[in-house]
This record gives sequence, structure tokens and C-alpha cells, in this order.
Amino acid sequence: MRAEIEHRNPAQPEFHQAVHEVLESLAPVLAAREDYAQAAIVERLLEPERQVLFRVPWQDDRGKVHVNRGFRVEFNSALGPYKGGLRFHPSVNLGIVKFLGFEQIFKNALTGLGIGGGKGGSDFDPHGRSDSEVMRFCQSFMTELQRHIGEHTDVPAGDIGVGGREIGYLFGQYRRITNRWEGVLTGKGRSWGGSAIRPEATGYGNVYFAAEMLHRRGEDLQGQTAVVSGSGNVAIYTIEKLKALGANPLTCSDSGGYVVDDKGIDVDLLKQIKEVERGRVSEYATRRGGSARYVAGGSVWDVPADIALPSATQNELGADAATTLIRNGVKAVSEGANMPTTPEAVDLLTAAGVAFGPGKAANAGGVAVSALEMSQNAARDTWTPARVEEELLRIMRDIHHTCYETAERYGAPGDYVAGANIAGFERVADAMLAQGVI
Ligand code: NDP
Ligand code: 2IT
Repeated sequence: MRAEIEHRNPAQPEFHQAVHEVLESLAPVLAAREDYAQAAIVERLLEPERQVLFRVPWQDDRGKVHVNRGFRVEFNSALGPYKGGLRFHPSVNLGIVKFLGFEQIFKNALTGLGIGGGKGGSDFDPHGRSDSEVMRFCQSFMTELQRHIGEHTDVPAGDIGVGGREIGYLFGQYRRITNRWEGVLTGKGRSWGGSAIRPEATGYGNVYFAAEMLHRRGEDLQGQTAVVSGSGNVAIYTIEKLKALGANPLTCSDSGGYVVDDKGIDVDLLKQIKEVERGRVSEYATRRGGSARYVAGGSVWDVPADIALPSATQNELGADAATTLIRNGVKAVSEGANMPTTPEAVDLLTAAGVAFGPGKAANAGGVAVSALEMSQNAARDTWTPARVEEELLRIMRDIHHTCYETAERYGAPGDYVAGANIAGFERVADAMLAQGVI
């Protein structure tokens, strides 16, 4: 099947990687379930239900016209409307969007909240662009995307390069063109339909997941040191929740380098630099004073710590980094980003007995609160932050329990990768079986 997948989807290495990992976990399930094979469930799952590619022309502040590519891959809607983020980053191509959309199917199934899987984005780079340029780009992007999405069809959200500002511009253009106020995007502002705790949810959820893994080993977060990569939405709220639960997050990073702060990252300063000023982590070290230093280039995984939470991008933690983390005594790795750990690194970590939480389970808190935002929009209701956070904690504990229990049931105790892949797959596969050959 491996060769067939590569042949049918040429030059999409990230998609191949994501698929191979899932298929490896599914071997015992597929061996036991002839009905899945008969109904070609896996073959159908590997083929997106619909893929939309479009041109996005826009004008910069000097009047020059640029052309980017837009993508939306509507992968699977057996469990609910397509749901998943939009990524704006120069590296975005169809293979990356497909890997993210494929992961999203199983992640969303694990939340138990009735959402299908999809993903989209563009090779547009928002770094260094003015607000007006970002607005014009978002308006052009949505002018085409709007005909493919809707509250009951496909509900995008943020991902790398897409935060509250971009969701605002995208939502405004959707509403203008369609003349409908509907919950077509999540991650909206609190005062115009956004859910409390959505910006925090991915990072908070990942810390809850890491805590659950430690509890299974008779430990908790109190006093544990942590290395976190990235300095965007997921990293910032991972650091915030680690501190709130008594751990000590020592690092953050961006594509230029990393910061290590012996006193623990000052979240208010990091938010000021990243969220308000849209600056770089190098500025953090300068402004923090004595306890922090900036390392240009280099690997954040060189910093010794008890737990590691990769929160930047795919394949950012490879075999060398895993070896260093193990040598430094890491106890748990929990993925805030999507597929940040390479397959070789996952093998090394699990062979060394490190608890490993795969992204499709550990970072599902973001999309889970997105689904809660959809519920609030549908009911024209607004929940309190306390209510949303209580739900988030319950969902993350439930996902952890499901993965743990499923891995045990299939004879792989403690293997959260197998548990997440199998449990997510079973929910989608059973829905597809029930809904016939479509
Ligand atoms: P942001 O755009 O807010 O932040 C991204 C961070 O990662 C930045 O610090 C960025 O640095 C760094 N980064 C991005 N690309 C690269 C790269 N190629 N090499 C090195 N560093 C890079 O994105 P998010 O925090 O939202 O997303 C981070 C990860 O979490 C992604 O994998 C995303 O798919 C995943 N995720 C996000 C969710 C969400 O709700 N937002 C939900 C679940 C998962 P720089 O500025 O230098 O590019
Ligand atoms: O990877 C992800 O789960 C996200 N970027 C969030 C998706 C969402 O719809 O909230």
C-alpha cells in the first residue's frame, strides 16, 4: 500500500509520512475487521472528498499586484461539517494541507464533538506585511473560499499565520458577500461570536494532556522544568498554563533562534512582544535582562528539561534532538504542533520509555473549543470562561482516557500513538460503514 500511496500522491512527503504512521497503527484493526476491507474504508479515507485550489491576487501598499495560491481540502465529513484551520506560510503546498487535513480527521473524531476533517491555507507570508495588506489578502482569499464553506458545510479556523486579526478580516468579507451572519469561522473575537478560551485552548489542552500522562506515572507538573518551542498562539498559552500548574517553562523560539530564561519565561513580556508588537523572540532576551539569553540558530531541544512540548511546526524534533532529550532525562513529550516529531524521533523516545503524546490527541483542545464555539453560535449563546475551561479539561481527560484504554485493548499499553490512531479511526470508519458507499 505504501508504494501505491506514493504513486497516487507524488511529491507530497508530509502526507506520506502522516498516512504511513496511521496505517502502521491500524494493522491489528484491519486484520481483525474484514468488513472494513470489503468496504474499502481505508482507500476511501485516503482520498479527500473534495479539494479546492484557487488563485489569490492582491495588491500591496505600493499598488504592486501579487499572486498567491489558495487551498481548501475537504477531507472527510462522515462525523460532521469539515473542520480545521487555515495556514498562511510560504511553505504551504497541497501535500502539507493534505497531511494536516488527514490528521484532522482523527483528531476531530477523538474530541467526540461531531466534526469532520479539513484544512486549508495559502503560501502567502504575513511576516512584514501591513494590516491593510493582510486585510486585502484575506478579502481576496475569502472572495473565492466563501462559495465552498458554510456553518453546516465547512468551518475553517486559524493555524500558523492565521490568528484573531486574519479571522476578523475573513469573517467580514464572508458576511459582506453572503449577507449572512453565521458561525462559518471559529476563533472570532469575544464580542462578535467568538468563544471564551479559544485562543488559549490548544496550549492549555496540551498541558492538561501532558499532566494526564504524568499522573499515569505517579507524577504531576509541580516543579517540572519544560522546554517549549515556537512563540505563537500554541506556545504562548502552553507556557501560561505550565506556569499556572506549577511547572517552569524555560524556553520559547521562532525560526531565527531560541530564548532560554533561567527564571522561567515571563508570559506578559512574551505576549507584549508577540501579540501586541508582532516582534521576534530575540527582543525578549534583550528586554528581560539577566536571566534570559538568545541563541541564534541552534536547537531548543539542547536545553535540559523534564518535559518537552514542541509547538512550532512539522518535523522540528528529529532523531538527534530526541537523543539529546533522552540523555538529559526527559520524562514526557507532548505535541502542541501537528507532527513536530519525526518518525525516527518517536521510535527513539518510546523505546527509551518516554511518555509520548501525539498531536492528534494532545493538541485537540483547540479544535474542541472551536466546536464549542460552533455550538454557542448555533444557539445564539455565550458561555462563561469558567464553563468553557471546565469542558476543555473534561474533553482532554476523556481523550487521554480513550487513547490509553484503546492502546491497552490492542495489546500496546502506554502507546498513545496507537491508541489515538485506532480510536479516531474506529469512530470515522463505523460512521462511513453505516452511511454506505459514498
Ligand atoms: P503561530 O503562527 O501563532 O506561531 C507559529 C510559531 O512557530 C512561530 O513562533 C513561528 O516562528 C514558528 N514556526 C512556524 N513555521 C516554522 C518553521 N518552518 N520553522 C521554524 N519555526 C516555525 O501558529 P500556531 O501557534 O497557531 O501553530 C503552531 C503549531 O500548532 C502548528 O503546527 C499548528 O498546525 C499547530 N496547531 C495549532 C492550533 C491552533 O489552534 N492555532 C491547533 C492545533 C495545532 P516564525 O514567526 O519565525 O515563523
Ligand atoms: O490543527 C488544528 O487543530 C487547528 N489548527 C485548529 C482547527 C480548528 O478548527 O480550530
